[in-house]
Order: sequence, then C-alpha cells, then structure tokens
Amino acid sequence: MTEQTTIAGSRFVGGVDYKALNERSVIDFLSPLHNASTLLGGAPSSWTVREVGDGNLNLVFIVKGSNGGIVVKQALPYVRMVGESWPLPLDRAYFEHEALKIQTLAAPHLVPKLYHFDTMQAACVMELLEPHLIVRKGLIKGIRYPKLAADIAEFCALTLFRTSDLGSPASEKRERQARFSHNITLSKITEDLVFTDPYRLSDMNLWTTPQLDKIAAAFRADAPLKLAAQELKWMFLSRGEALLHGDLHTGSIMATETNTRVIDPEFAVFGPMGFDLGAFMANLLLAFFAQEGHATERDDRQSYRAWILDTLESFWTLFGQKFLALWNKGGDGDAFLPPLFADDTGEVALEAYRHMTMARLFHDAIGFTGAKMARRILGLAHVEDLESITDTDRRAKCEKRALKMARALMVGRNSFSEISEIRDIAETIAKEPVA
Ligand code: SR1
Ligand code: MG
Repeated sequence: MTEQTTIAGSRFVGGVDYKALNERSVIDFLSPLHNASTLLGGAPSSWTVREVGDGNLNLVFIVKGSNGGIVVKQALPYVRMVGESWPLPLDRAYFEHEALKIQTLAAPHLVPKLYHFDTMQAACVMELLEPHLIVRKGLIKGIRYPKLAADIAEFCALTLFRTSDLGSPASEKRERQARFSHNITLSKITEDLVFTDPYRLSDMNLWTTPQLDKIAAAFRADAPLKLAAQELKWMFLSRGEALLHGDLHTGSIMATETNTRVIDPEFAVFGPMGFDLGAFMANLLLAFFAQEGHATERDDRQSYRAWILDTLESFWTLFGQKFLALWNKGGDGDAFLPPLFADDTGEVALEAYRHMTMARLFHDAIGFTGAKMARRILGLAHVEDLESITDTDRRAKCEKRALKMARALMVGRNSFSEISEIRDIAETIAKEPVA
C-alpha cells in the first residue's frame, strides 16, 4: 500500500489500490478501457507486453495487439535507479499528465497522443511512437536527424511562448503556475542534482575515478564557478517565466528522420525559459564530446561531430526566429500589450526590447547549458553517451573536455552573443590536448 499524495489540497494520486503494474497485470489494467482495447484490437489474452523503461524513475510498458500498440507509463513510489531507499511521490504522474495536456494545446504535433490517465495507479496511457528511437541512442549510433533542430526549436518556442505572460493571460498563467508549484519533490531533485551537488561533496555524486578526481575537487573549490551555479539556481527557483518541460535532454526526445516527439515532462514547473533551451544544447554538446569515444578505425565520427554542432547552431537560430515570430504576431498575454506600442516610437522601442530579450535568453540558456553538462559528469545520473565508453581513460578524456566547456559556458555566459561562438569553443576544446 502506498500513501496518497495530495496535490493543491484536492487531488490524489496513488492510494490504497495502487499497485506497481507488471507484464501480466497491465493487461487487466487496460482491458476495461474502451479506447485502449479498440486501439489494440483482438482479445486481451492475445496482447503482448514488454516492460522497456530504461529511464531513472518509472515503469514503461509497450502493449501490442492485432490493430496496433500503446504505451503505459506508471510512476513508482521510489526512484527506480536507486531503489526503495529513495521514496518519491506518485504525484509526478499527475504533473506529467497535466504538462502533456498543456503541451498538446501548444504543440500537438510534437508530443505523443494521450489516451487515458489513471489517478489511482499513477499511470498514463499514450501513443506508441514507432519506429521512433530515443534520440540519445541515435546520437550514440551516429544517426542524423534532419528535423531535430527545427522541431525542438518549434517545441520550445511554442510551449515556452504560449505558457508565458507573453502568450497566455495572467489569470491562466497564475493558475497554472500555482498548480505546478506543487511539483516540489522533482524540482528539488533538479535543484540538488544540477545546481548544488556537483559543487560539494555528496554521497550521491559519481565520476570516473581516479581520472576525474582532481577536476572534481577543482570544481568544489572554484568560487566563480560556484557563484555562477548559484546564480543559475536562483534563477531556476525564482523566475517563473514559462511552463518548462523541466528535463529536455536527448533521452526525452524520440525521433525518426521525419518525425520528432518530446516525451516525459514529469519535471514540469514554471521557471526560466533558458533552462529547457540549455538542457537540449547541453545534451547535444555531451553527445559531441562523447563522439571521440565512439570513433572506430572505419568511422572517425568527424563529419558526425560537425553535424551535431550544425544542429546546435540551427536549433538556437530557429528558436530565436520562431519565438520572435510568435511575439511579433502577438499572443494572449498581459505583458507588453500591443496598444501601448502602437505609434512609431513605440514600435521601434518594442522591437529593440524584443532583441534585447533574445540576447538575455541566450545568456541564460548558455549558463544552463554549462550546468546541465557538468551535472551529468560529476553528479548522480550520468548519460549513456559517455557511460557507454567502456575504456575509462578514453571516457575520462571526453569528460574532461566537456567539463572544460561547461565551466567556460557557466562563468562566461554573459560575454557570448552568437551561437557560432559556442561552436568555436567546442571545436577548439575538442582539438586541445587533455591533461
Ligand atoms: C533521481 S532522478 C535523476 C535524473 O533523472 C531525470 O532524467 C532527471 O534529469 C533527474 O535529474
Ligand atoms: Mg525522464
């Protein structure tokens, strides 16, 4: 039996009847659901089930029938990657479902279809994305995704703009912000794992040892870097600009060459827009630095590395264009009401302000990029891009380069103005000898 979790004093997730599903019980869970049964087709006894969750937190089942397949994602009352010693509230399933509903309103073509949410079982039934692959796994294999940059730029522009005070009325934004402010436990994971633990001794931290021991100690003693991390943390805590996905790494994106979908918004919370933008860019850069560890005699991965940096550059450029286009068109937001700027001087001033805002967003995003890179190398929860490099000396070389970049981005974030500068730094660090 699991304790019920109260959200905003009125909603309950999990409860006396909550039970972690398994490959047999998931069929009993789905069979009474009319839409799920229709989507699957045939008798429940003919359905096949596979548990495929390889993330850090949840159970994920793929169920297939004669007509098609669906996914059932269920929250566990603890952190899957650690075990029952780290309990975690089931209400994250509620926040994920709520976020997915809002993302569906903003960018329906870029998220999975939602079929059903079961509050008691903390489980969501969703579209099976096939033949999509988790992008992180594709980046390890050297697969190119021609639409990735444009699609994630569009996802970020649409979801961030439409949930901000530029795109949604204050009444709606305040109500949503109040609701998601209860996603406290998952936000605390981000606060600790991204902004604090890599800069202090913590039982949670992991790094490639002994190769990274010195650099880990140097991070813990680096005052300018710790100030940068804390300034970014303060921004994450206090600047509720828009509803963030909250965990927009390449493991939260599934894609084919022609289609991209963003999954897993259980860390959704109102925060600084740069956080999502930085999460995506950080994971591209981690993939970039990991390529040296995946190179073989037959494939040195040089052209693939260049493609990753092309994707980084296109992503930022397209995000800026799409976000500004939405703002120019005007949203339903209460900030910057167009009639206030209807005369010539007003229009010029507003246009200049929009460009200043994009420059500020760039600085924020670059800082978060650095923080999101460092946490995956020095803290808990690493990335497969690097972990799959089994030769630890080879992996450490990639990680040292990524950490050098992470620090440069965090400390120097306000000095950059073009995404091409970020590319240049990555290319330079990739060529430098590693101590
Ligand atoms: C304990 S959860 C660890 C990490 O997994 C998720 O993907 C988030 O990034 C979180 O920080
Ligand atoms: Mg996730």
